[in-house]
Order: sequence, then C-alpha cells, then structure tokens
Amino acid sequence: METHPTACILCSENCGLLVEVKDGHLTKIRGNEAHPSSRGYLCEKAASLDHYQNHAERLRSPLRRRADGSFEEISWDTAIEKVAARLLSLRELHGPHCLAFYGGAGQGNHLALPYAVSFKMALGTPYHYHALGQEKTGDFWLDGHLYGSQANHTTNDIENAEVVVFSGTNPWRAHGFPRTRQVLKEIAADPGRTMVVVDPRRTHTAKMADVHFQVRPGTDAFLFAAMLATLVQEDLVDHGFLDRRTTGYTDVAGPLRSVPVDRYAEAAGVDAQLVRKTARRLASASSVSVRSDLGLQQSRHSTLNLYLEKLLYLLTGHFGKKGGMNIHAHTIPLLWHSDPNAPDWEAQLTRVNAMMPIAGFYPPNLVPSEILSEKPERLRGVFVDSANPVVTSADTAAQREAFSKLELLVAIDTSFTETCELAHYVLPAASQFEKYDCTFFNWGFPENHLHVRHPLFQPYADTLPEQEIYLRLMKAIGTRFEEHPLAGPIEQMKLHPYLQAMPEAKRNATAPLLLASHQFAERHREAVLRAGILDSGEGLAMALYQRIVESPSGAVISRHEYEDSFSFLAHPDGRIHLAVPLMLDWLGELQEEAGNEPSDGAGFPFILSAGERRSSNATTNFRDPAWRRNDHEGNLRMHPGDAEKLGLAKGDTVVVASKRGEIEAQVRIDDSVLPGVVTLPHGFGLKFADEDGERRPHGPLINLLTDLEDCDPLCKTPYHKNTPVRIRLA
Ligand SMILES: Nc1nc2c(c(=O)[nH]1)N[C@H]1C(S)=C(S)[C@@H](COP(=O)(O)OP(=O)(O)OC[C@H]3O[C@@H](n4cnc5c(=O)[nH]c(N)nc54)[C@H](O)[C@@H]3O)O[C@H]1N2
Ligand SMILES: Nc1nc2c(c(=O)[nH]1)N[C@H]1C(S)=C(S)[C@@H](COP(=O)(O)OP(=O)(O)OC[C@H]3O[C@@H](n4cnc5c(=O)[nH]c(N)nc54)[C@H](O)[C@@H]3O)O[C@H]1N2
Ligand code: SF4
Ligand SMILES: [Mo]
Repeated sequence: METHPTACILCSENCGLLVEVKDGHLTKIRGNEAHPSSRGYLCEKAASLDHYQNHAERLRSPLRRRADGSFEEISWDTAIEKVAARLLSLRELHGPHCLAFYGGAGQGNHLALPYAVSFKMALGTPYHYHALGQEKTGDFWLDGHLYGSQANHTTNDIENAEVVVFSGTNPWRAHGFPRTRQVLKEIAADPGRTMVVVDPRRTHTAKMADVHFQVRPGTDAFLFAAMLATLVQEDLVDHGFLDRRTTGYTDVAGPLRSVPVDRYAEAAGVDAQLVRKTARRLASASSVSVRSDLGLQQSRHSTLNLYLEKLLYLLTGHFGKKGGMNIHAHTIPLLWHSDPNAPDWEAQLTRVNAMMPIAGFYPPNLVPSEILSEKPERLRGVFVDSANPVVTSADTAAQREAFSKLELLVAIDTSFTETCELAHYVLPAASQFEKYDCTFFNWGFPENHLHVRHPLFQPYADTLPEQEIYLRLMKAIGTRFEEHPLAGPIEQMKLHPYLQAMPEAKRNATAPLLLASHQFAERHREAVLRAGILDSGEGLAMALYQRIVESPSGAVISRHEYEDSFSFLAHPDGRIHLAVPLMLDWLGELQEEAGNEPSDGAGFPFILSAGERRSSNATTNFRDPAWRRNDHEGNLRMHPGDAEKLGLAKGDTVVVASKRGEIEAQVRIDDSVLPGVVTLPHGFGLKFADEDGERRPHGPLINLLTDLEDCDPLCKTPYHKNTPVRIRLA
C-alpha cells in the first residue's frame, strides 16, 4: 500500500497527513512529521476525512433546476453557456452591481481563489461576501487603523509566550495555532508560564488555565476595559515602547483613567482583585500573546472587544518580539486593504445598505436586505462557491426567502447543499483530495510555510477543479485576458517552459503561485533567502515557486526577523496608531451600560451561545451524520440548576425559541455552563438522505434562531453567541 502526503482540510491549521488510499478511499490516516508546522500533530477529526471524500450526496454532474423544483443533469457545455448568458443579461439590464460573489474559500481550498476573484472582477462587481464577514472583519478593520492596512493581520506566538490570554476561544476543541493541544499541555505544565482564559463556559481549555474569568456572556468589553484601566491607573504601561513605536497613547489613556475597575469587574461577573492581578502579570511578563475568536467576535460589542484586546498587548509593549504579537507576511494576499480614500470607494459600497467592504469582504448579514429591497439596484444574481449561506449565515428563514427570490443563483460545491437546493444551476467541484490545493491561512511568523497538496484521486464522476470552471466561465462571458489585471498575468505565467512541461491541471492550479512568488520574493527577498531558498539561475521567484510546488509535505518559504513586524507597519510615520476615535467613543458608552442589569429580553430568559465547536463538528464539511462518533444529536448544554427549575432531565427533548424561530434539541445537563446560559453546536441541521431515501435535517439548525439585526453596528458581524431564547419541554 502506498503512503501519500496530504493535509487535513477541516480547520485552518491544515495539519500535514500521511494517508493510505485504496479504491477511492482514504484508508489509513496519520500525522506527517515532515510537515513544517504540524510536525506530525493531528486531532481526532482527521480520522473521519473519508466521510468528506466519499458520501452519498456528492455532486456528480452539473444540474439545472426545473420549474417544479426538481433537478436535471446537464452537460458542462450547456451549464457554462447558460450561466454565462444569464449573468451577461442581468448585467446588461441592471449593471454589474446587481451581481455578487459569495464564499470561494473554506479552510483548505484557497488555490482557486485567484481565478474566482478574477471571475468576479471580469463580471465587474465589487461584491465578495464571505464567512470572514461574520467573524474576522472587525479584527481586519482595526488592523487598518492600528497598523495602517487591513491586510496587516497579526499572528500570536502561543508556543513561545510566557503569558497567553485566550478570550472567546476554546483552542482545545477549535485549534487555531500549530500543534494546539501539545502546546496547551506544555504551558499548563510550566509553573513559569501563565494561561488566562476568558470564557463564560468552563471549557477544556479553561480547565487547564491558571486564571479563568468566567464572564457573563457579552461582557468582555467591561473586563478588558477594567484590565486596561488598571494598566493606566497604576502606570504599568510600557512607556519606552509607546514612545518609540506608537502615537495616540494620551487619547487612549484619557477615557481609561476614569474607568471604575470594581464596577466594571462586577458588570462582567468577575473578581476585581483578580482583574488587577492579571493586568499586573501582563505588564511584568517578558512576553504575552493574546488569541481571541468567535466568543469575542460574535458577541456583544464585537469590534470594541477586539480593540480592547489588542490594546492589552500594545500598551504593555508585547508586539514585534518573540512570544508576542507580530504582523506576518502573506504568500498570496487573501486580505486586501479596503481604502475609504480610494477613488472608486462610493462604487464599492453596497447599493441598499451603503455597507463598506473590509479587507475586501462584505458581511453575510446584509445579503437578505440587499436582495429583498424594493430598490432597482438590489442584488439579483449571486454566485456561491464553497459556502452554504442558507445554513451558516444568521437567520436561516430570511436567507432562504432572499435566496429563493434571486433571478439567478449558481452554487459550486462538492455536495448537494441547502443552498444548492435553491440554485438555478449547480456546478460540481472536484474534492480537495482530487486537485492541487492549499490553504492561504499560512499565517505563521517568523517562519512562513506553504503546503500545496497534490491530488490523491482523479476528479469524481463529471466534476471539475474550480480553476477549470472559472476559466470556462471567463471565456464564456468574453473576458479579455490580455487586459485583465489578475487573470492576464496568471495566463502569462503559464507560458514559462517549466509550467508548459506540466500537466494542464497542475499548470492551471499553480500558475497563480508563480505570480505570487514573484511578488513575495521581491518584497521579502531576505526572508526567502534565510529559508534556504537560493536563486537557481532562473531567479529567486522561480526557485521559490519550485520549492512550493515540488514539496508535497510542505516547505518553509520565508524566515522573518522580529523587527520586520515594524517594517510592515503601513502608516506613513511607521508607527502604530493607538487611538481609534469610533472605538474610544464606544468605550465611553460603556459607563452608562455598566449599571444596567441585563434584562430577560422580553421573555427570553436564556442566553444561547449558538455555534460551539465540538469534536462532533467541522464547519459544514461533513454531510453524512455517520461521521460522528459522539454527540449525534448535537446536544443543548444546560446548567443543572436550570434543568431542575424547568423540570428537565438528561435526554429530554426541548423546544428552543427565539424571537426569530424555534428548533428542537436534546438536553445535556452540564455544570460547565453558567446558570442562564445554554449552548448548541455549529454545523448541525444539514440534510442527508435517510435509509428511506428522504433528505432530512440532522440535529439543530441553529441559525433558525439567530437574528440579522443582532449584530455589530459597524462591521455587521452577528452576535451568534448571544442569542436570547426561552426553553420548554417539547
Ligand atoms: N471542531 C471544530 N473545530 C473548528 C471548527 C469546527 O466547526 N469544529 N470551525 C473552525 C472555525 S471556522 C472557526 S472560526 C474556529 C472558531 O473557534 P472558537 O471561536 O474557539 O470556537 P467556538 O466554540 O465557536 O467559540 C469559542 C468560545 O467562545 C465562548 N463564548 C461564548 N460567548 C462568549 C462571550 O460572550 N465572551 C467570551 N469571552 N467567550 C464567549 C464559548 O463558550 C466558546 O467556548 O474554529 C475552527 N475549528
Ligand atoms: N450560529 C452560528 N453560525 C455560524 C457560526 C457559529 O459559530 N454560529 N460560525 C460561522 C463561521 S466562523 C464560519 S467560518 C461559517 C462557515 O460556513 P460557510 O462559509 O458556509 O462554509 P463551510 O461550512 O466551511 O462549508 C462550505 C461548503 O464547502 C463545501 N466544500 C468542501 N470542499 C469543497 C471544495 O473543494 N470546493 C467547493 N466548491 N466546495 C467545497 C462543503 O461541501 C460545504 O458545503 O459558519 C458561520 N456560521
Ligand atoms: S481538524 Fe484541524 S487540528 Fe485537527 S487534524 Fe484537521 S487540520 Fe489538524
Ligand atoms: Mo470560521
């Protein structure tokens, strides 16, 4: 049996794997020690990958929806011709702003993105909606203000930090940095290092922590403000760093001086002395890394939470050093700086809500209103790739209504999804083990690596890699490649003899990497040389490209120095701009909020954290529920005290109702949650055919409960983790 290197595509880590394959199946799966970042590590979910590769609802051929809602198989030629014609006629009638692109990248399939983006550009629409617009755009927006570019994303160096702060994230389950569980264990076992966890639930990570702030949901801003206030009021900030590297400290310190630490600690439901002690620990540590995720992003004060969290490491000077926070390089730009001073800024705003893009992305929360509007400039055609917005965006009922009103919906996927059900055309993609692919979430620092996976199998049935689909579509809509600013240069790359000698699929897939290698080698020449990549006579870019493409277990492609974090700063003065006026205003507003007891939300006495990461979910990449080894029903966690009050026992079926809808779930009694708080997992409620052939949803479809309106006022990131609900026995 042959062993092949590949990678797990279930989360952003994309751990390197060695797999055995037989008759189209992944039979044996283990960690690949030669992989530069995971170094042999993997988690239990990778063992289930064959359920992604093989299941009964994989798409086999292009489909067209008939008037009665059923689907017929059509040929690729027909599909491309019809889709192109519909796109062109919509554009002709209503202009390019009536079209939008949605998705285009999951956790491990980013290599076709340059083609997807080229296609979007060829259509002439600025609109790229993406799941990142319901989680990380607040973070990117802040990077734009602090570091001068929304693409100046920071990486945490958890592995080397003396103190780590995890807020609103449960890395034991969700991962998010290399060899997560191993690193967590190392930190927990080292008495010289401190792990701080901020989470309303006593998660597995929280159990390992030295300090667990079990905040009331949605009150992190109070906790962070209290910590920052301690730093300012006790003058524990790093003045040397602030003077040399930043501007705006006085503007930030002003409002923090008047923050009442005790009152804010109380508002967050945590001990004020522990808040002060922890702030002092951050100030005295040699290095601090912070890591936050959905618990901050998808909760109340979303963008403000992230701002305050960033100030924690900036005021204490834990930036641009080992164990601290650093700005990393991008091999291929996944994030762009959406610049309000751009001459075409007005044209980039959405027609109905005048929403801005952030780092190039628009928020899924606005899709329904952009479609359902009466305005003639509303969205009429949406092209979805690698996403299932009808399930994963807030307010499934509103999403369904909007998507079903579209004049054209096209979905590219590997599986027949809920979004496909509503599509006029469904285009079947080869799986991530059937094509050259990679993740662009290779956001390491100081080392940057890239792992291009080589195909393990032929494309299934009549499926195609996305590169091929987009090339055909671009040709069909009459794209003039020579004039296209992205597709043109990609086509140029293919003319190189090294690529000419390759099979076409490999050439198509990897040509964007040669273009990227030119840009990367020019910008980060020294860092590339430090990684041991030497000019092979054909230039450093070609040597870099070859290293990337011919390293089936992945390769280190650059080695930066900590000082580079400062050279990446994009403000003309080369400094970090600490004061973000909108955020400081928002911080001021907390004063008034602090005294208010959280109301029970008009008869919704529980806060549902909608979308927990568990071992039973991996975004929506698995459709066949048989992959789950436990938690088949996607249980509702509930505190024993609450269960007693409601007279509920383990396994009882309850109705969970919000102002938007109701779903059923089974109770799991669990004292890791606070009284008044319940949780449900992400990624359940997907339809899959039962033995009788009928497609039924499996588990709770949580976004039937979430509301489009409950979101960040600025970035429109949904408050999924803060959904008011009531609960009754079914
Ligand atoms: N197993 C598994 N792993 C995954 C995924 C998956 O589907 N399954 N998905 C991947 C993706 S796409 C992402 S974005 C990441 C997300 O990774 P995480 O954000 O770490 O995962 P979650 O469990 O959604 O949320 C994290 C924590 O936020 C807490 N929380 C809820 N409300 C609040 C609050 O108000 N304040 C604070 N401080 N915390 C709160 C929850 O209790 C939870 O423990 O995971 C990735 N990894
Ligand atoms: N209430 C609530 N909602 C949430 C969350 C939450 O915590 N709570 N989490 C949010 C987060 S963080 C995220 S990232 C989103 C994720 O939600 P989405 O962005 O919708 O995407 P994914 O779940 O990653 O899966 C997308 C689709 O990609 C398909 N796919 C897999 N491989 C390929 C391929 O090679 N090519 C193509 N074309 N398709 C492929 C899969 O079949 C699947 O249908 O959900 C969000 N929704
Ligand atoms: S799910 Fe994430 S952490 Fe687990 S093996 Fe896959 S890539 Fe690695
Ligand atoms: Mo995500």
